[in-house]
Amino acid sequence: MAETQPDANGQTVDGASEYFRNTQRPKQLSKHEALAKEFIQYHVETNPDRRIAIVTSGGTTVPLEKQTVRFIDNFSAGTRGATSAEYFLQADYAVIFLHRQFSLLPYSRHYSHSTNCFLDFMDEADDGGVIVADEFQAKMRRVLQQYQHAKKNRLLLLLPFTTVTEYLYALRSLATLTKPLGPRTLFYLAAAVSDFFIPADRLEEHKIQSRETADGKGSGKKLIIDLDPVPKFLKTLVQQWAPKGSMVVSFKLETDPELLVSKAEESLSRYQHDCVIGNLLTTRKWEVVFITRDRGEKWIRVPKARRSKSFSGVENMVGLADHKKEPEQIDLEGGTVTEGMEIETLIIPELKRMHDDVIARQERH
Ligand code: 9Z3
Repeated sequence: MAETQPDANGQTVDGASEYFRNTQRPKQLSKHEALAKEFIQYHVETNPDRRIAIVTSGGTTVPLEKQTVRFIDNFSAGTRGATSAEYFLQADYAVIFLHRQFSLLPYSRHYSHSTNCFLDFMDEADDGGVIVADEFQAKMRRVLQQYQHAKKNRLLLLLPFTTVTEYLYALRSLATLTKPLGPRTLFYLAAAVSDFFIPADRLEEHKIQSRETADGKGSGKKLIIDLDPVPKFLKTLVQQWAPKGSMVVSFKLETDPELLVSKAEESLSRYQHDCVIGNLLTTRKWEVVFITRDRGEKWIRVPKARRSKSFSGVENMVGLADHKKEPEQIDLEGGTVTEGMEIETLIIPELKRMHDDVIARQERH
């Protein structure tokens, strides 16, 4: 949807405000707000220099019924968000992890879901107990130490959402609650947020029937879904919700290499935030492009030899969206606990440097 649209009197109405006016406040929001408030307050009081990254992760659902049986979803497993959260923690940020319920979580992601089933890492011990198999000991110990450090120091807050409405309400609340941190807040918007939804006044109460019912609803053959555009909340986040001087990083996902850079540039100039990270569906674990006002277009790539083979991407598409053909090959060693190098190990330090500049600029003012 356009950010603003004319109402019946021809007046412009902010799309996001309109959305919240017409959409019921999620039940769990107050509980999540209380947890976030306590988390933020703890960090403000215990360490005045602490930075907090609000990392969003996973896909949002769009329910087709109020008593939801069916919904529209998307592909995101939350790998980018969960992995990035770990590297933010490593970079000394506290992290509020706003994630799709049951998507990947920092640390446990190494041992969850079907691709990394925790049972595959275990063995029966001779004494009748259960142990971690020898070959996985070193890595699991490292992951466990990092996890326990985050837990002990209250550095990670996990907040789940399911629907696009729950996501938008939570993001608005978090942005408002981080006000006391000012520029030390960093928004890292990696969640794959639906662009379309069904407004509450057009949503069926009960399960949509697959064959003709007494009231004539349910055609028997086709289900035609009429979706409205979700308001462009990024503009409202930047202009109204987020603390003054905070840093906002959004992601732009495309499938067509011809469009990626121009779409990411368009997003930055439209919303005037700090950085858009562009990625292609098929190469997203091996390359991303940073679009910023001062530094223009900057590609970050995992060196060929260190690209994870477990990702079913399309390797010969690497470089196709880069029209300047000036590949930035950063060859770093170490820093990863999974097979191959995780690109987030390059993304997060780069953002931290940018955040240093943002904070320094604010302090000079
Ligand atoms: C991304 O582009 C993320 O990097 C991915 C991560 C969703 C591709 P996975 O969960 O995937 O690791 O499998 N996120 C943002 C996508 C998005 O919805 N962006 C909006 C847009 O493109 C702007 S906020 O319009």
